[in-house]
Amino acid sequence: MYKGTTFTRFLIAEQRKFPGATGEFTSLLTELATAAKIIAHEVNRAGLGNILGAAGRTNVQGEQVQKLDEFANETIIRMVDHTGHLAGMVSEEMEDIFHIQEHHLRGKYLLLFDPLDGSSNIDVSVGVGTIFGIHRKITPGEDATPEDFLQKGRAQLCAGYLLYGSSTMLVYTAGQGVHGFTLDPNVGEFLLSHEQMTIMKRGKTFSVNDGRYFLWDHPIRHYIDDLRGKEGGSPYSSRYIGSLVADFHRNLLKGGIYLYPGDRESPSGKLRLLYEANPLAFIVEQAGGRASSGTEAILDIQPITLHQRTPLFIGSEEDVRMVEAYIKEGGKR
Ligand code: P6P
Repeated sequence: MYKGTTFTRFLIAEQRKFPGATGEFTSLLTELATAAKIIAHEVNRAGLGNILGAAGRTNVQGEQVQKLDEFANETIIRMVDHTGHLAGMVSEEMEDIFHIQEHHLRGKYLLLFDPLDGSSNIDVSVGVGTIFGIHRKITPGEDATPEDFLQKGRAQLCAGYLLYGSSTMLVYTAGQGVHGFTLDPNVGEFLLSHEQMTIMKRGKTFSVNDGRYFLWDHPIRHYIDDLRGKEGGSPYSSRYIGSLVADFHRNLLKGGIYLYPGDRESPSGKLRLLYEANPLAFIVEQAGGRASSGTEAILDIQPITLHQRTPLFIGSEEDVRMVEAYIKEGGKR
């Protein structure tokens, strides 16, 4: 497809590759894109409205909810809950499954999302993002059950993210490669800007909060020490924005690895499996990269609870396999 193709036209062309397609999927993603435009508008003017700062409550993870977190969560729900394509939703901002109301038609898809990841960065105008994954309902009956959501990441039909940065980008995969669209604010459309995105097999950048260095296990410390050139060799560059989607997106385009390891304080790390690690893992594998918990591929992890966390090592394949080797050898290197 040519640069400048609209997201909807691209979806329709992709849909034609699946003879049995009903158009439901295209319609759902189109509504999600509309939600993203609304969120982008608010994020980009956050300092002007009364929408900065904390909402005065904590989320299921005990984190301060920002007003924009709630706005993004409600916007996504409002845009897709009536479409008739969904049986239910899971969001970082909601403890339980969001069941589609009785008076709405229910569908065969499930939406899992982090409405605004990195939202604490908004007050300082740093890029933030929305992350989403879509599964097919697997249990009988119309209503969504926990079993429907606790599928392995490898079963996802689709995954994507929005990056509200210097430009607003939508990046997604439906298993046929990774494609990026840039929002043209004058037209109000996401236009194709990065078709068939692939990640370098090895990068020269690592993204990690090394303020936690002395909380890490020795293998992680040794790995980061070696990336810094402790044993000689040219060091990697350290780039850490503190916003997963922004760090991931840069590494997708330029190569590199993002790490959020488990540590003495948080053995399972910080990031959530269902709606942060799994969608980005689907994307990075489709782009030729790798995503691991340190001991297994993220997409092969059998989820147990909706909001469970996982250590996350994601990006260029050789870099991720390198840190897995350090972990496997127990830091003897
Ligand atoms: P830390 C933001 O809260 C987030 O979930 C990711 O977007 C980001 O990469 C990470 O946490 C930052 O965490 O502990 O480095 O502040």
